[in-house]
Amino acid sequence: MNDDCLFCKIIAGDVPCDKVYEDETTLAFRDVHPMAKVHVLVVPKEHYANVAQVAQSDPVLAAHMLQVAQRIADAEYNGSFRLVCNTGEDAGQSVFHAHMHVLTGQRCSQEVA
Ligand code: D5M
Repeated sequence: MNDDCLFCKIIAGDVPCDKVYEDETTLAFRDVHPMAKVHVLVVPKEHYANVAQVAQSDPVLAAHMLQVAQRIADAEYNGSFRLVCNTGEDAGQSVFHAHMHVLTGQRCSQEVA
């Protein structure tokens, strides 16, 4: 838990979210600024600055996040989805707790996150 981290506060239940999935190691909730019909963020409960750090420190967790993304796309649409992982400020990352943007629903491939 990082006291200054928004997503750590969401995971702790101190900030509300529109939760779509939770298990022992991950939480998934709807993005407040949706860029597609379905726009869900998959985050690890443990604090990492970005997904590359998850992959380096805990590759099983990184793979699990991808499995959760698939599960969300299956539940919310037809199983197809676009995955965006902004990694670093210059790439557009604004929240420095690892997260995957799962975008799905009609025409999601033409939109950006
Ligand atoms: O994406 C960070 C994303 O986090 C961005 O699309 C907005 C979203 N966001 C910010 N605050 C919240 C809350 N409170 N709930 C849900 N979603 C939120 P990045 O890749 O870092 O630019």
